[in-house]
Amino acid sequence: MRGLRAMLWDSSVLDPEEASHSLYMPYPYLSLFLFVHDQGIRFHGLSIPDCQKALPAAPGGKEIIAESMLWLLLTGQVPSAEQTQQLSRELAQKGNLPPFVEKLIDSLPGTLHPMTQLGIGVAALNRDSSFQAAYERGIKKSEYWTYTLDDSINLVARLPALAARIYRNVYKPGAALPEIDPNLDLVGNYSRMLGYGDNHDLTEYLRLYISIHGDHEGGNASAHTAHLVGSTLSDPYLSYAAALFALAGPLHGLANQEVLRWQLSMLKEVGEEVSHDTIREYLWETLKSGQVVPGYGHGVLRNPDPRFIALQEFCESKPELLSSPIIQLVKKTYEVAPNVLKEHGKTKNPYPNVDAASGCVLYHYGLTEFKYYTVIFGVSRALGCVTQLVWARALGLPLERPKSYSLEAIEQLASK
Ligand code: AMX
Repeated sequence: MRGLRAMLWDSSVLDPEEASHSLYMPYPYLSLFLFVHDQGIRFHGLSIPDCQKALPAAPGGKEIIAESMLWLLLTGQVPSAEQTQQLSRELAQKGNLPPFVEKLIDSLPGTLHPMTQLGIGVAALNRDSSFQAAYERGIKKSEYWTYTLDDSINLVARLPALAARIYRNVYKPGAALPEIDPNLDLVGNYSRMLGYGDNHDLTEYLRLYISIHGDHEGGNASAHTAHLVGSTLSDPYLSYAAALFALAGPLHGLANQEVLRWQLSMLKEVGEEVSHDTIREYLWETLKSGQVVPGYGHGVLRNPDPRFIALQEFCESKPELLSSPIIQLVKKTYEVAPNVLKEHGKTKNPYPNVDAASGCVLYHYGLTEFKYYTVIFGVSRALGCVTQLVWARALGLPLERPKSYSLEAIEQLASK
């Protein structure tokens, strides 16, 4: 269904070709770094660098924060610093989990994948859905959106406490979980609850990561799932829980976990002083064994993902990141992989997507539990999904129900 125009999704738009004006360079791999990369994804018309200039950061920080991105996605307007801080305070006030959800999460086995736990926790939050309660009372269709907004804000507010609890239970059992600090932004609190509050650089990286992963048009699997399930008038908790299980697939959000697993086994096999030729051989080994190269390719984009470029730029701004072996390896892989994938000849986009870079920075900073990485993506993707649930209810969008065909009918169509 690629290219099929079938959905309304107002908050962001992808353009497959927009970022295609690379500068001429004698060495093709170097030109990748000089793409006019400020395009390809726009949030209400703003590219990632536009957002980095216009959207308020956290006090003491430089990177975009989730609150300012959420405000932009929901309203189409750039918030002031005061409005952003007001939203931070509201989210902190609403951020605690109901005790039964804490108990539920604590009862899950540590061997259950963190994404499965996140989906279970988000679905359970629907006990307190104001949309569901209002629907049962009997409300007019024109009022649906207000209750959907209420649930959406509560969901975004509670995700850090839920995600941090899962991290603590699976990887640091017995460790204390700090209380939510009412004076911190959403991701500042998340980082603190994960145990990295003192690491300013990692907290800033998480702010950038969570803001730019927040929305990615409507047709990607997680956003589309939220929209489809929401169209049945399931509340935002149930709709987003469903979206999380789409995000948990290795061709979608789980790719960031897979990238790291793949890069680490490359590091183990070839060592830190690796040449371009050795990486080329490793890439061919992966392809010849019938696997995809994780972190490369995209359903829509046909150039390097602007989110990948933004994360690479974050690395370039910090010399200690550039000397990290895993970050070096990701960069070197990027210098080789597009040509190998072009020669392989299958993928329509031989360039990196966001997952090619996102995990290695977390790994460098000590957040090495890569099965957890998609949970961080899951904290982020809510921003876009709930925004569109609110607008779908405000605009009275209908139940989604495309037509399907039987195999026989398809054969008949093909024979005409
Ligand atoms: N390595 C090897 N082969 C690849 C490839 C890759 N990275 N990307 C695509 N291909 C292959 C496909 O498997 C397909 O082969 P087939 O004809 O034998 O089935 C062929 O190239 C054509 O695929 P496409 O039209 O270019 O891609 P798509 O729209 O069907 O799928 C995507 C897009 C992202 C699932 C795919 O590129 C992929 O599997 N990439 C690796 C996994 C990954 O990084 N996923 C994360 C995407 C971003 C995200 O959602 N977080």
